[in-house]
Amino acid sequence: MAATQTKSVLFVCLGNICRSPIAEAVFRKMATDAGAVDKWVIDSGATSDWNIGSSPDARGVACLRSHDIETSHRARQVTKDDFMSFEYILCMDESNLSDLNRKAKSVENSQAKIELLGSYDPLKQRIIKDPYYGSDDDFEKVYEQCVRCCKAFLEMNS
Ligand code: WE7
Repeated sequence: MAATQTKSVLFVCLGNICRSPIAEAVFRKMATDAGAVDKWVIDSGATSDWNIGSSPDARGVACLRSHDIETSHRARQVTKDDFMSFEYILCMDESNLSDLNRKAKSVENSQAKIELLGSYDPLKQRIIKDPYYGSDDDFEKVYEQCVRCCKAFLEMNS
């Protein structure tokens, strides 16, 4: 078997129950379909400790299921180790970005590239908005943004 270089991406939002589990599941499905999933460590996490251990939001699970995508993720908080072990930490909005950049400063050897997932959007919608107080349509919009961005991100890393 040919040696493969492992790549890694951690998707992050506020609570790790709405946006980042969708991004994680979408990216895993795309990498699987592309035959590249074995090259990747893929995970998601929260900036806050509010929902640790929780399942993804039922509206997000329903949205994913309508697109034939499964998730068994449980919410976890981003740790200091994540900044050393992940090559990419991709987040959803400016608030996530400032929380992550602040946390990265407290890590001796932060290696991760901390970016907005939306920076990969060919349609240039930089922010993936929190659908927590939103509707099913808002979850669908998050899904579509994740599809566009994950596709571009995967292609860039292929
Ligand atoms: C959210 C949320 C989201 C908001 N997932 N929560 Cl009550 C609360 C307080 C601190 C952290 C978290 Cl995670 C939560 C529960 C879980 N996507 N979005 N809260 C939210 C949205 C808009 C204005 C204020 C909040 C707290």
